[in-house]
Amino acid sequence: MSDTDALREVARRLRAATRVMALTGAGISAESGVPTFRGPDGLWRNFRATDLATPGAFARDPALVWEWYRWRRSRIRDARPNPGHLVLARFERRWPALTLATQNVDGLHTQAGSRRLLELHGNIWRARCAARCGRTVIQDVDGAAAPGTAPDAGVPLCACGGWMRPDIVWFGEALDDGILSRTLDEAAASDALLVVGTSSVVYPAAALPGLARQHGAMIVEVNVEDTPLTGAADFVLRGPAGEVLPALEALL
Ligand code: BV8
Ligand code: ZN
Repeated sequence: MSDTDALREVARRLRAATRVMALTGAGISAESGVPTFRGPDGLWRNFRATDLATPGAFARDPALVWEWYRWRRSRIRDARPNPGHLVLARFERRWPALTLATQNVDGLHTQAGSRRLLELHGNIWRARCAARCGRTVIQDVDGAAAPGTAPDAGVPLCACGGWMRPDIVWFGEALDDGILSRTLDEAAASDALLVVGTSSVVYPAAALPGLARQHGAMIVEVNVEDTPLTGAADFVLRGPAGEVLPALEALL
C-alpha cells in the first residue's frame, strides 16, 4: 500500500471510530527542538540512562542528576508545540473522549491545549520531596538549592529539609497507579490507537499497542523509522509527526 493509500485508509477508519487514543514519545517533540532519547542526537548518547535516570543515581550523586535535568529544562524552556501537538489537541474536539497518553515530560501537549492527557513518566517542571513528606511543587525556576560547596550543592531543598527530586518516573520505579490504570483501561476500550514518535522500547508504555490490539483496536504507527512495533501495526504512516498528523487531519 502506498503512503497516500495508507493515509486515506487510516482517515476512513478514523472517521468511523468513536474511541480514539494516542500514545506519544519523544519523536513528537523533536520538531519543537527537544532532543529525543535514542536517536543520533539522543540524550542517552552523551549520558547513560543508568547513570542519571534511576533512583540509584540520585542517591549516589543528586547534584549530577539535577545538573542534567537543569540542562534539559534549558533545552525545553523555549520550545513551543509544533503542528503534531496541535493536531492531537484539536482531535479532542472531534473525539471528546480521546485520551492522550504521553511518555514525554516536556509539558508541550498541555501547552498545545490537550486536556485529557495522561503523563506516564511525570513532568520535568514539577519537583517533589525525595524524603517523602509528600510535597510537590511546580518549579519552573530551580528552587532553593543547598548552600555552599557541600556534595549536594545545587540540589533544591524541600521545606521539610529533605532533597527535592524531579517528579519523573525513573527506570525501575513504578508508574503512578491511577495514571497507569486509566491508561490501560483506555487502551482496552479504544477503537483506534495512534502511536506517535516513540521507539516502543520502554515498558509499560510499549505494551499498550498489544493490549489495544487484543481488544480489537486499529494500531497506527507514525514514525520516521521502523521500531519493534512496526511489524505489528495495522498501518504505518512514515514521516515526521508534524507533517503526517496535519495531512491526516486534512482527510478527516
Ligand atoms: C517499571 C526518565 C516496574 C524520564 C524514562 C526488560 C524487558 C522489559 C522491561 C524492562 C526490562 N528491563 C527493565 C525493564 C523495565 C523498564 C524498561 O522498559 N526498560 C527498557 C528500556 C527495557 N521500565 C521501567 O523501569 C518502568 N518502570 O517497569 O516499573 C515496577 C513495578 C512496581 C514496583 C517497582 C517497579 C519505568 C520507565 C520510566 C522510564 N523513564 N526516563 C526522563 O528523564 O525524561 S524513559 C525515557 O524513554 C523517556 O521517558 C521517554 O519518554 C521514554 C521512551 O522513549 P521515546 O519517547 O520512545 O523516545 P526515543 O528517543 O526512544 O524514540 C524517539 C522515536 O521518535 C524514535 O522511534 C524516532 O524514530 C522517532 N522520531 C524522531 N523524530 C520524529 C520521530 N517520529 C515522528 N516524527 C518525528 N519528527
Ligand atoms: Zn519534604
